[in-house]
Amino acid sequence: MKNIVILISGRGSNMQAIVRAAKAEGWPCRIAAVISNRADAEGLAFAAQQGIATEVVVSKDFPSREAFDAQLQATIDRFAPDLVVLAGFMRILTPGFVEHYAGRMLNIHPSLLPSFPGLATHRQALAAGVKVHGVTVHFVTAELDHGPIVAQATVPVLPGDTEDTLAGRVLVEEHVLYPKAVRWYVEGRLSIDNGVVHIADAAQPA
Ligand code: NHR
Ligand code: GAR
Repeated sequence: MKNIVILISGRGSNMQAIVRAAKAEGWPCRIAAVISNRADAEGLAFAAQQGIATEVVVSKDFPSREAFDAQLQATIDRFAPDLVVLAGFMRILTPGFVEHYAGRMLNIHPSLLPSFPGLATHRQALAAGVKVHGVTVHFVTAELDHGPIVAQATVPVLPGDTEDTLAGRVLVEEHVLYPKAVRWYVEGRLSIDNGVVHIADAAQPA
């Protein structure tokens, strides 16, 4: 049974999609905790309703990123995670923190990486005039939004799109892609070779 800790900063719709899929599909894992860096994150209520432990480590209360990350790491590690899942988590993490979870921390980023790292990805996509946009699940490394890519999904950019319409179209794909990628991790199917992720075939039932 693998333990998963999910980090959120807000709505938590990706976290909800993972929790629901894990339950509905009977994954061999336990969502051990949902942790937010903001006390007002809407996703915390859903997690609590599901009987999942919730914790808040308020980033703005700490004097430095290192001090916040140290407290966050101590809080996460109480749940002995095999995997840490960033799901709309909005704080850049320090290299020491990232190293501690090397190979066992995933993020979902709302663009087709390596295009449009950072924030306001839908605005960046509209400004660049790309005709295809999408979402990427990747392992987290110290370099922001540059870790090994696990999975991607695309959406068209349509005439008249705004940041909101485009974000909504991408979000539908996020809720399919992230549970799929996390499930692969839980099933032990992901490996990283020279920065490239390989996905092993599913084990055949005996
Ligand atoms: N940390 C590392 N080291 N590497 C990554 O790949 C990370 C990461 C932390 C978060 C998610 C990421 C995204 O998918 C993520 C990936 C926040 C910012 C940001 O600029 C950028 C990228 C991501 C998350 N945050 C501001 C900061 O100063 C705060 C913004 C806010 O609070 O609204 O930390 O896009
Ligand atoms: C999602 O679109 C996610 O990809 C994005 O924020 C949204 C969070 O929604 N993440 C980032 O932009 C990370 N910087 P959610 O809280 O409902 O899952």
